[in-house]
Amino acid sequence: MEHPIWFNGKLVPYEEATVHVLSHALHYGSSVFEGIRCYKTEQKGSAVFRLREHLRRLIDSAKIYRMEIPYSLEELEAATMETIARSGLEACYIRPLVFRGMGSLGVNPLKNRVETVIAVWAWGAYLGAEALEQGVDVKVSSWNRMAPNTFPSLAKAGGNYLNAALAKMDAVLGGYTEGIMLSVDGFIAEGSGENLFLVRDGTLYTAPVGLAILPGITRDAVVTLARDLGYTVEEKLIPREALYIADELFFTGTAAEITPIRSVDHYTIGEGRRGPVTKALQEAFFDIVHRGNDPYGWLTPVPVAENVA
Ligand code: PPE
Repeated sequence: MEHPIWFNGKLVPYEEATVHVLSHALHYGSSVFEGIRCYKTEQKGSAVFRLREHLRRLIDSAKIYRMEIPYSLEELEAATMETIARSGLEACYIRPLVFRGMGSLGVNPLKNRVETVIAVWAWGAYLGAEALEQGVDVKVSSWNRMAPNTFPSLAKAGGNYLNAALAKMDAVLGGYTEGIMLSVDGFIAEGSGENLFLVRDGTLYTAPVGLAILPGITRDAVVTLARDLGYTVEEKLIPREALYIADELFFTGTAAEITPIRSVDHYTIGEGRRGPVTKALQEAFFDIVHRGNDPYGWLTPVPVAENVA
């Protein structure tokens, strides 16, 4: 895990990428971040999945919180590539983070320095090694997603994950792998770190972006893949009980990739294992990120270390 970290414009040794305890983000959650995967592909070597879309979302998240990142998208892209190349990792998880650092304390963050970090580490299957094939057991969380006009859900902000962590702890301590959160109106929203899809009679359903979900980049990829495989995909309000009578359910996310759900609240979903639609989508997705077949132009190859400035 101890690879050099890009910190405010340059790569520094892992141990040196530290912050002061009076940094604004520690006190008030004032950070935004991304999660991106670099895959070792058969045909293209190491390649990053949808790098531009992730960095664009980072810049959007920062803008929502009035943080000015002192680097352009192109500079962040180059910095990401440099951090990966210097890590020596063929496959990794990439964590860009922008946060309010030192300045005055007090809620007003406008005078606090905006700091930029890119870290990488090896990260395997997010919801357990068996999960991609066997599926996971989840519960509907007693915690809802935030109400509209409270915390902006289009921003992937550190503070949003206090809500996510409550749902995750609630699930894990109850013996489940993950929690599904409902919107304030009781409609299905998403997992603590994943979007959610439901399959019934061959049609896919997922929550609309207005329902306090993070607009997931894997979600977007799955919508595209599903439509190109001939499935209908609808974004609509889904009542809680639709979970229990679904043919298939699965999570999507950078870390979780496409993870089937085999039970919710002890209701068995479909046959209690990965269903055919989930499997077809996993195959299409892994064909891109593992084999490197890239008809959508979603992969950015990582230059080898010698070629990086
Ligand atoms: N919803 C939430 C709340 C979320 O955190 C993620 C990603 C998604 C949906 C899926 O978005 P996307 O990765 O763009 O498809 N969660 C990240 C953080 C996980 C963590 O534990 O940290 C991730 O998957 O990288």
